[in-house]
Amino acid sequence: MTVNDIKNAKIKAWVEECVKMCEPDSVVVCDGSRAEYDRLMKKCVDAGLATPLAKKPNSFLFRSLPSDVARVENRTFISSVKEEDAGPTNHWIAPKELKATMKGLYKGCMHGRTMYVLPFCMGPLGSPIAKYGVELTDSEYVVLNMDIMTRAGEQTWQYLGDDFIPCLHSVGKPLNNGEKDNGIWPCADVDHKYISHFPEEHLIWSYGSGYGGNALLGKKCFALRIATVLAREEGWLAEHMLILKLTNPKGEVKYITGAFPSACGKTNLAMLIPTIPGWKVETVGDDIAWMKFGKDGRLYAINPEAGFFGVAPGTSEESNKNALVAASKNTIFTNCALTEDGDVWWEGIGYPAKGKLVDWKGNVREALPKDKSPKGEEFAHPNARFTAPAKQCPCIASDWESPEGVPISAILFGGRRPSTIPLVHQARSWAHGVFLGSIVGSEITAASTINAADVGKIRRDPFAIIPFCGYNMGDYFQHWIDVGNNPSTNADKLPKIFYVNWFRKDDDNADLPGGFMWPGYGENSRVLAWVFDRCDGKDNFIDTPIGYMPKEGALNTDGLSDCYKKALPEILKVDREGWLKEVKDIRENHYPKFGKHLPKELSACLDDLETRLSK
Ligand code: GTP
Ligand code: SPV
Ligand code: MN
Repeated sequence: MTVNDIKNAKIKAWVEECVKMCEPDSVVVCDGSRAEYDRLMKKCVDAGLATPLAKKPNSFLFRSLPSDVARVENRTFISSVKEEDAGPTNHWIAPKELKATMKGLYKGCMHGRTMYVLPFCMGPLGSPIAKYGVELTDSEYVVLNMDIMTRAGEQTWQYLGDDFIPCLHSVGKPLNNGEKDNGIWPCADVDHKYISHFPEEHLIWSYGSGYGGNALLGKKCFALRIATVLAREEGWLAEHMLILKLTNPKGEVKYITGAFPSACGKTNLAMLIPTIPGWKVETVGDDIAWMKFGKDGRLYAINPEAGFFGVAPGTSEESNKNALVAASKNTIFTNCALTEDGDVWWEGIGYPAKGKLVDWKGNVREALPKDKSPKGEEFAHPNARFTAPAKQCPCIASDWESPEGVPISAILFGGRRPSTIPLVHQARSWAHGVFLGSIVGSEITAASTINAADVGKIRRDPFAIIPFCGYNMGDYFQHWIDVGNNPSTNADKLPKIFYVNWFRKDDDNADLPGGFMWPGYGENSRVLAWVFDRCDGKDNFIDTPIGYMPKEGALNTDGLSDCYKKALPEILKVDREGWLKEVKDIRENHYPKFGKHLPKELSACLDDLETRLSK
């Protein structure tokens, strides 16, 4: 099929306009077939950009440039007409100015390259919650990843209407005068990268990066930044959340979503293997949830994606076996190390590498005797990723593609907080839950910055969506309050809300691996079980100044290692002093940012928390 065969006149006109601006050598309308995938991958291998992996069927390794290893938040723009609508937490440039700048960059930017026209669907095809887009890109890597991450190609045309989301992408590296990539990842300088969203037009323009969320535009740009705007307009929720299916020993099922910032454990929680007998976790999604009210007044969630773009480092047989199996074939690896026998390796894979490794920068180095590397000298970049089809995950839920979604009983918020925040506490009400979401803080990780010096600093990341909200975060808080007041629902039907923290630290205790006071991973099932029972209204809690917490003996600790049993009282108590500091910081530094956009319900919760802590 060619551009001329595109039946939708609006899509065709937009493609033609972009072709005129970007001046690619050729244009290919993608069909999403296996043959096309193989052809594009071969092109990458021939150009020296991809390495086939002898040890994993139909799997390939890509290495990016050090300037293009993660999302670039300071180059990400919400270009609403009014600056106030982008709000205090987004970068804003007026649409006129940004478009003029970007048109200058787009002019002729695809010289020497092919423009791919990739129609795609976010969500199960035909689902009433699904949405459709078309990505134009000059990157084969992007097409290949989008093939795994979305339902793409031929199959989507019948659903594509005039309300499609146009997503324009270029790596920003024209090949003039017969120039070639010669094995070097194409992208533009940091100052020329623009990840831009025009919320009023529901339009995405991305330039200069080929990596992850900057370039696979169905993911963060569409399914979160533009979708948050659509969700507010249409009365639903687009969230940076995993979705899991939890079955208890009696065979009863509940679905739980969880919002943790980038590289804070969503993929791991979504695929965990419970350590407590009789419980089962299955995966519906690992990064994004779209939730809408069903006729029964409950919130139903779909996973808009079809694959996992997962953090590789730290993924081992022990921590996340299911992810390893999902990524054992038909997988794209990015910025992992390459072993002599043609496999990938990364820090935290669970065993030391042997012989020589090619590190993520392409340097050949002798492997270390340990499965660990000094900071800054990692063989795999800390934000190295695998792109794997979701259907290959051994614990994928049978209903993960249910068109109407799965009914949500609980929502978890969390982040990396070495102190203060306990292992788990529950909100007293929906508004209190919105308050908990609004105060989430976390250490910065390598997924959210290309500046290694920032990693580990704590920042507020309400709802884990600070980098992904397409409008004013104060209005976003209000939207959450409004969802709770939606006339089609009531308090009984709304999910219960919890705040969890797997990342409390005690660096002085040599018994604790990595200094973590909680073992995390499969052991998090102990907390999930408590949450499950809370949803059934079980008398397993105590009321504390910060909310409901497990009462003595309510958290299953059978078989938990002694060092964690010893640490448990500390991570299950209310640290009054720490919380009062938290209140002060929210009052003085966090909430004032939102000015008149901050819902009064949240200030009321803050006052209430302070009163309860001071009693
Ligand atoms: P994004 O894909 O960036 O949105 O990340 P994510 O939230 O899905 O994070 P992921 O599950 O990939 O985990 C990121 C890192 O955190 C990995 O290195 C994990 O090994 C580590 N991690 C995940 N869960 C836990 C946990 O319960 N405890 C500890 N200590 N580390 C964890
Ligand atoms: C994240 O950073 O939250 C990710 C990876 O899930 S990326 O797609 O690059 O945004
Ligand atoms: Mn994410």
